[in-house]
Amino acid sequence: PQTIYLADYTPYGFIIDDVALHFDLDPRKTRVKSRISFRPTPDASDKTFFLHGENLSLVSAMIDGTPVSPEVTPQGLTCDVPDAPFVWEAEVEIDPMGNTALEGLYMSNGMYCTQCEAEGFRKITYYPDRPDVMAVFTVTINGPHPVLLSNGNPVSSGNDTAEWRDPWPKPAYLFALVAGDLVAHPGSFTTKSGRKVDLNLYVRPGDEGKCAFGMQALKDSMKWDEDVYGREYDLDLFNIVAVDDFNMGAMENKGLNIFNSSAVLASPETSTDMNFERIEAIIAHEYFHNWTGNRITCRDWFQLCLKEGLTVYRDSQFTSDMRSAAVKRIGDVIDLRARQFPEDQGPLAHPVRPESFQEINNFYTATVYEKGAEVIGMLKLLVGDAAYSKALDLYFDRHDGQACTIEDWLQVFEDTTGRDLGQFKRWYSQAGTPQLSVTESWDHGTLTLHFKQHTPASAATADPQPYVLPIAVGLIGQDGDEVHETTVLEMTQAEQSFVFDDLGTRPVASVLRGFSAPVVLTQDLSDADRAHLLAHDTDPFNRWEQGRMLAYGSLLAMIREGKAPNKDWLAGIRAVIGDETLDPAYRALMLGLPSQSDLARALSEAGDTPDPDIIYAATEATRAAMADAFADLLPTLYRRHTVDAPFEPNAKQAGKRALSNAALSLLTRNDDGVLAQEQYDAADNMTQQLSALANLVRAGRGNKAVEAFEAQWKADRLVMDKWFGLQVMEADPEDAHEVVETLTKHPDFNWKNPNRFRAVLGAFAAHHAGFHHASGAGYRLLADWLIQLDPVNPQTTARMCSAFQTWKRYDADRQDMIKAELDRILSQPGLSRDTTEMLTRIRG
Ligand code: DPP
Ligand code: ZN
Repeated sequence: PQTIYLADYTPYGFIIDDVALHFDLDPRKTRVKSRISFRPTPDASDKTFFLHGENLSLVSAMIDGTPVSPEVTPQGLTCDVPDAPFVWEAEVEIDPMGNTALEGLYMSNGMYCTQCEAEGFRKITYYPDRPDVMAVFTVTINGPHPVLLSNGNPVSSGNDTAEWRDPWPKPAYLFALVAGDLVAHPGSFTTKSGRKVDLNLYVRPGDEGKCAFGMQALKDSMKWDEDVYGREYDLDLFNIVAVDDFNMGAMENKGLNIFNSSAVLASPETSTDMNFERIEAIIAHEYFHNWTGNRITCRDWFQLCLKEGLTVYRDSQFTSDMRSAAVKRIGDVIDLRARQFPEDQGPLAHPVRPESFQEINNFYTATVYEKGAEVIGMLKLLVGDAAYSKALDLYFDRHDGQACTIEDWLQVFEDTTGRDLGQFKRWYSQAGTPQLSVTESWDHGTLTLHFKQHTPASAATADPQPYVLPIAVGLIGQDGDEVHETTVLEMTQAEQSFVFDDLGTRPVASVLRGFSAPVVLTQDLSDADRAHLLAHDTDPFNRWEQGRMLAYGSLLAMIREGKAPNKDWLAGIRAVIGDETLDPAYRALMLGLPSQSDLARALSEAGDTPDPDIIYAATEATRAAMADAFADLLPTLYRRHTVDAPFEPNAKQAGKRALSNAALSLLTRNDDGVLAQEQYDAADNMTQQLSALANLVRAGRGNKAVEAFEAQWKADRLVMDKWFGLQVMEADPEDAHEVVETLTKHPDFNWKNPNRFRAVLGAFAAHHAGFHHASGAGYRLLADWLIQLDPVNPQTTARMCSAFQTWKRYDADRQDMIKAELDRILSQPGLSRDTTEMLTRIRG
């Protein structure tokens, strides 16, 4: 496959003034007519007229009304064109029903829908399918369906026909079309300047009852973007459509967002508190793209973080405002460590702005998205909130309607602050997680913090240079009071010291508050100092972090030396979870442990070879010790925080349920599942029902409930995804691969549906001890399924290959078995470009 380089970027040789598309829908033979006004870009260096096109049958092509015979290849076509404005017209035929890859125009449960990001539009018609080509679109759709939708505002509609016009110039990746037998859940929003916007959430008949929450989230997002970023919506209509077959979470097509139904449909009976929070965040994310992504888009796909890092950052601000900022931050850090750190520290490491790719779909990664958002958080911390706002205002003013680069983005910060961001830019160009270590010296009232940063070399970055690191630090006195409030140290050198004077007695340094930079921090703190911060730190993130560091210490000592759990850690956690002045959601987080794969990463970072069975056993023993140590407290925690009021998906109720269910999971270890069964029988919402079910299965008492749950929910796909996933997640490591095999034979295991595939195989890949079973059965099983899925859906297959990215952590036997599976997949004839690139990089 061909490698594409950022350095090779050249502007397109033509400007498009207008695009008219006409669709005659048919499941197997859809006809697409295009009429596109081109004119040569003045001074273009490359004047080749090239249009992308894949899997299209060209019926006819004309230039200025005269038939032409372009030269067609599997990637597109070239044609001789006049050196003056001209009109290109073409008709192509496509097969939506045969499109199982879910890119371009495809069918899902009888409805038509599209996914064009990144490069799906070329499967709809011939077009310069690159984000720097922006144009206004008019779309007419003919088809025997009650609902016919496209981007922008409706122009007209009649029997089985509709016309749409999107006045905002946009790249083709934001094109969307939907047709089908759908029902609308309507709403409306009046913008701050008084424009009334009609809102609709389109769903399949039967799903009407799952729309209210998503609609409210949309209105909240619209209001928030006005209040916080001054961004107003710019069309008369905003539509969201839910589809069951979708590769990603959702897509921000202009005025017509298309959502994986799992990312928008919600009801108390069928969705958990976590689902509600995720849906609210994704709706906000896609809505926020209207400005950060659509009005200002990316010049090329290397700039993906320009819209994704910023939009993730914006949606995290939104969630912090809607819910608890501390809980959101801790959740984001847990997620970053679970998904981005392994990527940044393994064979798939790439900069936030990659410099080359073979298949862009493989770069919709935690690095581009989540590390991209962290980089913006750091920038804001360095320049301050006021300067950040000013820079964003300038960004929107200066670049509205343009396709931009990271250079443009940084320039607005340089222009508004006068700062030189040359060194900061390394966050965009270098791969790898920086390792930051800090040691202290104390001398008569003066505390000096000595920092060292080091970023390991990777295939993507051979010789990483020091970063600009914002390090938020506070000091906690021996009596527990804060003696120095948060200050942001700006580290720019490989080694640097910072001094705090005029201190009476020696305080404990609370370093990297709020996780102010995405680094691995090594701090030379005693367990007693950590316990002191766990008890007294005023920074909620660091308070939690010290509990987590103590948990790591305890677990690693057990794994390496068979030691009993650390008593100081248990006592510290006990004090926090029993403190009724603290937010229950925060206390629930305190009852969490590092994941088994996080422990494997920590062991491997320290030069040890992780043994998944031992890690599993240590985690189980630690949870058992927690259940015993907190035995007297847990029943009270459980009862006090069980919500009796009618279910509401707000943060307050969700936090109480999170804490009572965290208590339940420990209680279940000592009561044979009696309480879990009671909760299961009484549950009137999915949060309570699913938590009870998980506990019953884990306790080995779940058979009846698993059957009852299936009988109750077999008609609901999204709930059945949970049913499939839960049985894998809660399986004993010894049986996990057999559980997966059994579930994949279930008549409802529709493996071509990405949600269902991920529910089973994705959950399995995340089951550390089950997937890494010493027999290699887990590796074989996943490889078999990747081989089966690849010809049908390369994108979902490639995404799941990352299950193997950590393979070099493990022992030689496991490595040999994984390597054999990687080679077996790679030797499949016709393997997709997506999967080939992923496995080649992983294999190294
Ligand atoms: N652009 C989408 C999103 O991240 C993903 N395709 O919202
Ligand atoms: Zn996005």
